[in-house]
Amino acid sequence: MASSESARPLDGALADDPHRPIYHFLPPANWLNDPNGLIQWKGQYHLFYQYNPNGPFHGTIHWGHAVSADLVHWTDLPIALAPTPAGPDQDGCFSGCAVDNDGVPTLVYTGIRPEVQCTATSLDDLLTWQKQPPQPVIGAPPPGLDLLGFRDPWVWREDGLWYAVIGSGIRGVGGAALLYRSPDLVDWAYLHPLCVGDPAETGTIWECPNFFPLRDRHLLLISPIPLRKSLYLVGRYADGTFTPEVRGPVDDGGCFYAPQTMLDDRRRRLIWGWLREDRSAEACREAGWAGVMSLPRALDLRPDGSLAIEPVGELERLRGQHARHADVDVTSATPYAPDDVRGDCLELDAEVELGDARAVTLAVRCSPDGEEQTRIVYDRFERRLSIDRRQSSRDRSVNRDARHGWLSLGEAEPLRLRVFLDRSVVEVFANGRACLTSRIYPTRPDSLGVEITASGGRVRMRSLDAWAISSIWTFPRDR
Ligand code: DQQ
Repeated sequence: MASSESARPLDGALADDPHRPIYHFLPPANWLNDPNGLIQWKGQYHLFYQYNPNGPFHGTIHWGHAVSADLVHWTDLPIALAPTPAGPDQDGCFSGCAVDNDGVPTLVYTGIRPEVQCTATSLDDLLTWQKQPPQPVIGAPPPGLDLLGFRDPWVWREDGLWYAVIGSGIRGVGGAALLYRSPDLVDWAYLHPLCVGDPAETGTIWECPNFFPLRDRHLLLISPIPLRKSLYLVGRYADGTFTPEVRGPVDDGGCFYAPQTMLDDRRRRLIWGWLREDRSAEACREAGWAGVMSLPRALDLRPDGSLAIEPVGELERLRGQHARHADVDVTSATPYAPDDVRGDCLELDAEVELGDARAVTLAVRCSPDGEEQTRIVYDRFERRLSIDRRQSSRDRSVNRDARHGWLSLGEAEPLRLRVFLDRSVVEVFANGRACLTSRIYPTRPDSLGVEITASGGRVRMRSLDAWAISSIWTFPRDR
């Protein structure tokens, strides 16, 4: 099943693409979507991903595979799963997870048309995978339910048994996560829905459910159709029933979807999401690639039961040349644009006291005349954090709307923004509790500036730290 396809050398045109990220994981070419099968094995982090080796579009879905010792530098390995002609996954190996079955690494994933659940095991430390009979292991959805989907198994061990939730939706009722149990990952019994949502709030089909304990609660992550963003539900799990208490968005930037999590050997709950393109299918075909993996983030629960999300500390290893500015007052008439903070591959860390201002803006990828710029805006009255992409590109064919999330700061709490710029990727983390990830496609080579400004008063920029970030790829073929 191994193929040399994903090891195909990157051609020069791709390497010179000004939109292609250099420190986010992506395959050498072609299409990537959901993260799959996240697992740590013999100390290495394994990241599988939905992959089309035949072009930069969704189709002929395989599982790509990459490995990392440090969560930062990745080696792309041969394809892990390919559709088997005449098999239950002949039309695509859709999303799923990886588990350690008493020393046997096992993938559980979806074959399509019709949607069924399949498994594969590896005898060589996750490099090649064998699809063992019986195939599929779950050949049909539970009888008696009128379902809109049946995919993306998420499996865990509990009290000596295996449990799975499968993403679904019950027609006329709402998105659903269906609960199964098995003694051996082969014989599966359907139990009941773990959770069913209200379609007005959480959509009609739940894709890519993840279910796991976090502190003294359980967390269900869902990627609902048609919301195009992922949500978390925090609640209590007892007797096979999950009762949600708190709900929120995982990321409000509009480009982060179908995340998957894993628990690592430091007991961290790590999460990656698919950063989809926000440009046309034609633009992707021309580029030769589409889709990027988010940076790894760590999840925690805040005292109020909401989700805390921070980029992992390992990313600090990527920091290069550093510039620091501190204690500057900023108004709309006196914006601050330091000459030594420029670039399209940067980490920024800004702490701002809001003073008497209504809003503060951190603008990135600014051309000298301001024609192109992407504005990260916090409005304290609206309690709204936005990525305003309306001027992010002169290219009118790319999506340039504004995306918004909510952030309530305490009375004297400064705004803390951590921003990761990687060419067409902007990941924003605010005060450890709001994330906005978007894609931007500036056209001007001089759109590299950074500026802080305020409106409706004066803010105090306590500090602005900026680091240049270089490529994670060791070999020239990978940049
Ligand atoms: N992507 C996969 C599905 C999943 C969807 C197909 C979510 O398994 O439901 O590539 O992006």
